[in-house]
Amino acid sequence: MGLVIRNGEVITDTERYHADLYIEDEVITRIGKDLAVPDGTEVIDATDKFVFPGFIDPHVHIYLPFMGTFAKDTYETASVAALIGGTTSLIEMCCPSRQEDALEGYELWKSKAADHSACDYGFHMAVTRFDAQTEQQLRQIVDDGTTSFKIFLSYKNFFGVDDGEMYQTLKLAKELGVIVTAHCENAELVSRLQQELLAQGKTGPEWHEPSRPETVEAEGTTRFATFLETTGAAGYIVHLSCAPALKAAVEARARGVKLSVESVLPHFLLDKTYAERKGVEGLKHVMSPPLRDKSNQAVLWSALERGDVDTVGTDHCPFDLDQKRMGEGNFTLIPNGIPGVEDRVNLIYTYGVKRGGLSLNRFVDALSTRAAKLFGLYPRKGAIAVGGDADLVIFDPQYRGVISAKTHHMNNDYSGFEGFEIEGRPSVVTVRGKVQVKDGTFVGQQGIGRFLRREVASAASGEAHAG
Ligand code: DUC
Ligand code: ZN
Ligand code: ZN
Ligand code: ZN
Repeated sequence: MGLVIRNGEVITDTERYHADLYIEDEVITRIGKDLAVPDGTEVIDATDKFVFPGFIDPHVHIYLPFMGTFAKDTYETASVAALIGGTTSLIEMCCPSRQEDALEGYELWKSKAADHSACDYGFHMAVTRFDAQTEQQLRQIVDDGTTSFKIFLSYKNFFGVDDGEMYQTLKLAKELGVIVTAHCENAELVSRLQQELLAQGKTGPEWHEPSRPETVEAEGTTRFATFLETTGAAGYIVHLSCAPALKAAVEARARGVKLSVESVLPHFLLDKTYAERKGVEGLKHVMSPPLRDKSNQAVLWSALERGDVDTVGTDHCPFDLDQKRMGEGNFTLIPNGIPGVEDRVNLIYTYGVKRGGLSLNRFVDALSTRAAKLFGLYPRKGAIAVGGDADLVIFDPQYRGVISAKTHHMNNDYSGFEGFEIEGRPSVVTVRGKVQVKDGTFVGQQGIGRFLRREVASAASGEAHAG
């Protein structure tokens, strides 16, 4: 039996209009005014609400062995939190360490999600070592529909690749037409600065940022761009956090390097003074790249408005307070990460659209459409179009609330955004036409999420950045 969503205001990356949407067999089959529908059709009234395409979080960690522990979410918890927050597709970083076999890692990550996710999901395949066997395995993984790689220029000896391996990864990516996402920080500088700070007795979380200063990120960004330019591969910088790195990316793009930029939720709203707070408060706010000087926030917001920052992800990475305390007395041992998969849409809407200068169309573009295009999901995802998946967010702009760990659904005992007001939230969320969230509550089915076999996207197969 079909589903009709009546009288909402449809907002896509380029359009804004009032219409009904009719959904059958997981896809949108009709869009129009006052649609006639069969008796018995389920009706959702979206009067005075926005109807957005399901949001895509292109950067999350769910299963993650890292810094001697494991991130806390499972697909059951993370996907429900994502859906309540309006995110209907997740792209997780599949991150076996350098010591592990890539294909075994890939199968392991897939098994953590299969039949456990309430929303759709896919992976960026981390390349943490490059040799002949890994290369063969990467070809298989791309054939399986995982059409993007991830490299880390930091986290030496664990996830990190050296310049030779980066070069080989980019050559393979160019050949296969896949896009390479990259964590850009200079590993050598980070480890030298960490050791020096510790030797000076500077051990608290407030020293995390000085151990990975903006220059270190700008160097990684510049180097990645140079390697893209040399190989002709397409790249995507993850979690770009500061003005000097942005400048390096924008300059590279201006000379024709195929490069896209993501910034993540914490860097828009939190600054390094959060990590300077006393006790466990400081530990909560340690992630990499670190929270920066507040002056960077205005830079990121305006870059997002212009499209110099293409997408907003979360880098969702939930460690709990006990885990964060592993780094009490030595900031290099604090598990890096801030959870946020539930909060991205509401916070960017509130502080970007409602209280800032971000247009509704660009909001949809940055949180859904552009990721769909870059990662081979468009127009199945990221659009509201006949024939596309009925992943829809019916968003109530009248809702008022406050973010708190007491009410969130992530498997985590703190929120990095505790006390932040939100103006608006999803009231109904569908995944391929199934109502998973109603009145802001998960009412749907666990395990219906599907693995996203993705196309090779146009960005990777030649087309330069367009916006
Ligand atoms: N940064 C984080 O904060 N967490 C996970 C990995 C990363 O690069
Ligand atoms: Zn209206
Ligand atoms: Zn990273
Ligand atoms: Zn990450």
